[in-house]
Amino acid sequence: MGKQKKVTVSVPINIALIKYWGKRDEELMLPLNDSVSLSIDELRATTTISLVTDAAADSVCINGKEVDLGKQSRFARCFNEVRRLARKRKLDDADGDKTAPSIDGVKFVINSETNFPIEAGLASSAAGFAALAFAFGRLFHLDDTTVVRIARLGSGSACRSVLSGFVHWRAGAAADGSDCDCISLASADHWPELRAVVAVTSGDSKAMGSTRGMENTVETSTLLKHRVSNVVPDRVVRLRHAISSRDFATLANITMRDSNQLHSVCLDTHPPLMYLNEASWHLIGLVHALNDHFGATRVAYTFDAGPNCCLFAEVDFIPTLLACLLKYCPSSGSPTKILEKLDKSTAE
Ligand code: 2P0
Repeated sequence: MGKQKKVTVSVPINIALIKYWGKRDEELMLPLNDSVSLSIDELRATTTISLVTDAAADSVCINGKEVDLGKQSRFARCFNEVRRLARKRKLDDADGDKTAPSIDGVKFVINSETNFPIEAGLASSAAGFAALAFAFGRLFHLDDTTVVRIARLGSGSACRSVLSGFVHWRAGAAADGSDCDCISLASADHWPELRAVVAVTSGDSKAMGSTRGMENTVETSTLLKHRVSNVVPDRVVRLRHAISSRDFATLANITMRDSNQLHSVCLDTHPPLMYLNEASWHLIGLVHALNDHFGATRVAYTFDAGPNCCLFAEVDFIPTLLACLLKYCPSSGSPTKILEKLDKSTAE
């Protein structure tokens, strides 16, 4: 066995309340619009990177399955950047980072495990690449800005998982990406009553991955242009205010509308991208029926590029929400039927 140095880190997924969908630069992985997310601590990727001197090539294993690195250029993008930075550091060694490991002859052996289904629209690549970047950061003593950039090179939304709590990923406008960054808006304990419930409606892989899907949207959707210029900037301002003032109803309504607009631009893509399934629509109907029933916005849904649902509610509403999910899901009833069935005994 050759000389080894290794590090293990665990990083949560993040769920976007205002969605990223579309790039302004595919090489540098720069988004077209700002997005805002919340990290979900219980859903995590745990990643170990070993630096080994006796391996023939880099390797990545996710949930026990070997990744074909020839088909996944995003890993090479991260690896190349880490190697470039490590070599540069050795060259610039006047101030001497003697603790950083040498990169010559070293291969990366990576093992990652997630505690949730991957490729099903639960931001698995976000947690995975954030964990990868974080582990490289620990091994090579990289600063936070560099770790955020390496995570982004792997998967755009991953850069939001490098920070915890509520995170604002700012698209910036500079061609070199120098003003594209992530900032923390609030830590998770800023809003201790806020809870997320993930409803898995399918563990299947999605038919069209996010990267390809958003490329098609950028090429063909006119609604996306309207969203980027006229909708997202105002939503970000209002959402930031709702977060700082812990205004659940405003956060919930912006989140649901933004999820719906994401899926609208997906349908406006040619050919259309359909990520939601019947169970997703059933959940959407249930949430609106619940909010109508209570005469206040007590729960919100959001969907990424897949049919699985992330629900948000404050802690006092969680027992009611769980009781309703158990009673009405899965169900063959239409959302209208849910409304009729939503009797007082369940909903109180
Ligand atoms: C988001 N999604 O903001 C949005 C909402 C999915 C729907 O970011 O091409 O896997 O690697 O940058 O990050 C999923 O896109 O795509 C995503 P790439 P990524 O969370």
